[in-house]
This record gives sequence, structure tokens and C-alpha cells, in this order.
Amino acid sequence: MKMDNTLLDEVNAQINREFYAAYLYFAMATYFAEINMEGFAKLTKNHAKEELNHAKKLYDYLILRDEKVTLQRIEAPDTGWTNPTDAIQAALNHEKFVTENIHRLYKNATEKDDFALKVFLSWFVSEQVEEEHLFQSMLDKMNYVEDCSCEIVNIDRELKIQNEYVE
Ligand code: OFO
Repeated sequence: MKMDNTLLDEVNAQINREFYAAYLYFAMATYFAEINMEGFAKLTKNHAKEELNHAKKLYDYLILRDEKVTLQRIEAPDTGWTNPTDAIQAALNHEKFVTENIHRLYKNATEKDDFALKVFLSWFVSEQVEEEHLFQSMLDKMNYVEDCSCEIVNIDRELKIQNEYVE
């Protein structure tokens, strides 16, 4: 079944957003590496790889539907975080933005009766719940300890252990 053109444009735009997300998390990994927060650097670098995988899933889906993949220019991410909490807040904000876009796409697939696309997108709907939870829970912990940098260092140490073997 051919995809409605508006839906096709939206899926292509989402592929671009996933590549942008990967770029954003690689930028965050660079920031954390520069300030020697190895755990946060590993977490965000691993997350960048997950975002590439999200882009690939959407890309493969369009190929499977015999639709045209249109790769678009990837914007440079805004950097300039002033501390680790600031960067993790930016990650959470970004995930909320992605959730809104996935929900809009899901709603539009429903309205256009594209049931196959809806089923495919349901994986992304669930994934966004996990992604928001990941950064929200981390941000909550960082806000509890506020300016106590020794506690942020402890969180970094835990993240380093948790993300050591993730590839
Ligand atoms: Fe972070 O979930 Fe894709 O974009």
C-alpha cells in the first residue's frame, strides 16, 4: 500500500530528527569528555548510537514500503552547556520534543488509516516513555544533590560502570 505523501514527508523528517538526536548526543559526549565526566560521556555516546539505530529503523521501514528515503541536512546542535545538569536538562527537553513529533505522526497515521505505519510507530511510542524516564530520573537525582559536585562525581562513577560494556 502506497503511503500518503504527507505521512511520507513526516517519516523522512523524523529520520532527520533521529540523525540530529545522534549528533546532539555525540556533542554532549564531547562536552562530558572535555570536563572529564567519563560516565556521562559513555552514557551519551551510547545514546547517540541508539539514535542512529532509530534513524535506521525508519529508513529500513520506508525501503520496506517501497517509498523514497530523502536524507536532509543535519543542523549543528546547540552546545554551550554550563554544567552537567544543564546538559541533561537539554537531553530531557529534546526527548520531550521527539515524543511530541512521534505522537503527531502516530495521530496522522491514524487519521489517514495507515494501520501498518501505526503498528510500526507503536515501538517508538513505547521507546519515548523509556527515553524520557531515563533523563528525567537522572535529572531528579542531579537536582537532589544540587551544587554538591562530589555527589555528581559519584553519579558519574555509577554511570561509568553501568555503561562500560554497552556497545
Ligand atoms: Fe531519543 O529517541 Fe530517538 O530521537
